[in-house]
Amino acid sequence: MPEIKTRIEKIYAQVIQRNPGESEFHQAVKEVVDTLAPVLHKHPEYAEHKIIERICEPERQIIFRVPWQDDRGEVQINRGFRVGFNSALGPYKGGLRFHPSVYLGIIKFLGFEQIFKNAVTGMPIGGAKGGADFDPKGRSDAEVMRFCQSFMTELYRHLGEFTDVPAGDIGVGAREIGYLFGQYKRITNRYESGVITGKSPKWGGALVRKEATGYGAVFFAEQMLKARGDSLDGKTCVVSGSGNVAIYAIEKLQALGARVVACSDSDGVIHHARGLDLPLIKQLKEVERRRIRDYAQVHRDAQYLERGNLWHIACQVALPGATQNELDEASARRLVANGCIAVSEGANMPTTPGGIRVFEEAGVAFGPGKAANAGGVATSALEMQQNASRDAWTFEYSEQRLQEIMINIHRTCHETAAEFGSPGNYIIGANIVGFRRVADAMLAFGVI
Ligand code: NDP
Ligand code: 2IT
Repeated sequence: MPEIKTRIEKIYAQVIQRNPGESEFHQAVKEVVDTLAPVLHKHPEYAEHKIIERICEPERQIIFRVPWQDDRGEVQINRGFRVGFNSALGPYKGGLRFHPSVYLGIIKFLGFEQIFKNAVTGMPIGGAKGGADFDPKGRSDAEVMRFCQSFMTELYRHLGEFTDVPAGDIGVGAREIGYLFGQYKRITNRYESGVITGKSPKWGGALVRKEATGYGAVFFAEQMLKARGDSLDGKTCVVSGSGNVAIYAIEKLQALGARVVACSDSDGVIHHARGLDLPLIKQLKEVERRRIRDYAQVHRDAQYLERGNLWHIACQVALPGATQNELDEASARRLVANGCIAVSEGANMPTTPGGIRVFEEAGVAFGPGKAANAGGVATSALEMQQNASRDAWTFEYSEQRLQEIMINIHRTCHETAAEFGSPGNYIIGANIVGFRRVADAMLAFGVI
C-alpha cells in the first residue's frame, strides 16, 4: 500500500498548509488519517471521491464578537466560535467550551474528533464544536449570564434542532446551558427543547446526561478489562480533573468496587490513599466552585501537591478527565512502570502521540476518547430523542441505555480492529468504525 500511504501523507501535508498554526487540529487529523490506509485499500471509492480530503475541511466555521459588561460596568470583548464540521449523519452536534485557551485550532480539533465519535455511537448526529475564549472562573453568576446572553444573541441564527445542537464541555455546565437556552427561547419565540442538550431535568433535560460521560468512560474501561478476563473490582485508580467528567467517573469507579486515590484541577493534585471522599468533591466543585486544594483542609490525611503530576501516583487504571495533551510520554512511562494496565480517555485527546506509543508498546488496554467518552454525546442524542417525543425516561432506564451503547461501542471497535489486522487496538477500531459510517453517507449524497 505504499501509494496509499503517500496519498495520505499528501492529504496531511495539505491540512498543515491550509490551517497554519493550529497544532491541536493537526494532531487530531494525523491521529485519524494515519490509521486509514487499510480502509482506502479495501474501499478505493473513498479515495476516488476524495472523502478524507472533504472530511478534513469543515463544512462551515463561524467566528463572532461577544461583547458584554462585567459587574463594574466595564466592557469586555471575547471571541466566539462554532465549527460545523460534518453533517453527513445528522445535525451538527457537539459541545461548547468556555476557556481562556480557546482559539480556532482547539475548536477544530474538537469538532474533527466529534465527527468520528458521534459516528461511533451509531446515532444520527453530525460533528461540531464551539465555544469562546471566555474564562468563567471568578466571574459572578450575573457576569456569566450576560456573557451567555451575548454569545447566544449571535449564535442562535446558526442553530436549530435539525441544524445544529450544542451542549456543554469545559466551562459549560447546567448553569451556562440554562442561560444559553433562556436567551435562545427569548429571541426565537420558540420553546425548542431539542436545540441544546445537557439541560436541567427540571426543564427538558435528560436524566443521566450529567453523569453520562464519566459513567460511560468507566463502562468502557470495564469492557476493556472484561475482554482480558479482568474487572475494575478492587483496582486502584487515578482520575485527572475534578469537573463534570471526573466527578462522575469517580462515582462509577467507586460503585464498581475500585478505589480512586487521586484527582486534580489546573492548580494541583489531591492524593488520598484511603480513597477519595466524593461527596466532599461535589460540594467543593459543583456547589461552591472552589479549588481542589481545599479538600486537604477537611481531610488532613490527604496530600495536596501544588502543580503536582497526577500520573506519578501508582495505579492500575488511569482515567484522564481534564484536557488535551495532559498525559505525555514521560508520564505514560511512569504509569506503566507503576503497574498501570488500562487507560480510558474521559477527556478529548488527553494523551500525546508519544504517550499513546508507550501504552501500545507496553500492551496497556487503551480506550481513545472517540470511543471511551462517547457516552456523553450518545446520551445527548437520547435527550434529543426524549425531547422529540415529549417524553422523559427514568434514571434506571437511561443508565441501562447508556451501558448498552458503551458495550456496543466497545464491541464494534474491538471487532473492527481485529478485522483490519490490529486486534486489541481501539484507536484503529474507533477511527475506522467512525470513518466508514461517515464516508458511506457522504458517498450516497454525491459531491456536496
Ligand atoms: P469541566 O469544566 O467540568 O472540568 C474540567 C476539569 O479539567 C477541571 O477540573 C479543570 O480544572 C481541568 N482542566 C481544564 N482545562 C485544564 C488545563 N488546561 N489544564 C489543567 N486542567 C484543566 O469540564 P468537563 O469535565 O466537562 O470536561 C473535561 C474533559 O472531558 C474535556 O477534555 C472535555 O472536552 C471532555 N469531554 C466532556 C464531555 C462532557 O459531556 N462534558 C463529553 C466528552 C468529553 P480547573 O477548574 O482548574 O480549570
Ligand atoms: O466532547 C463531547 O463529546 C462533548 N463535550 C459532549 C457533546 C454533546 O453534544 O453532548
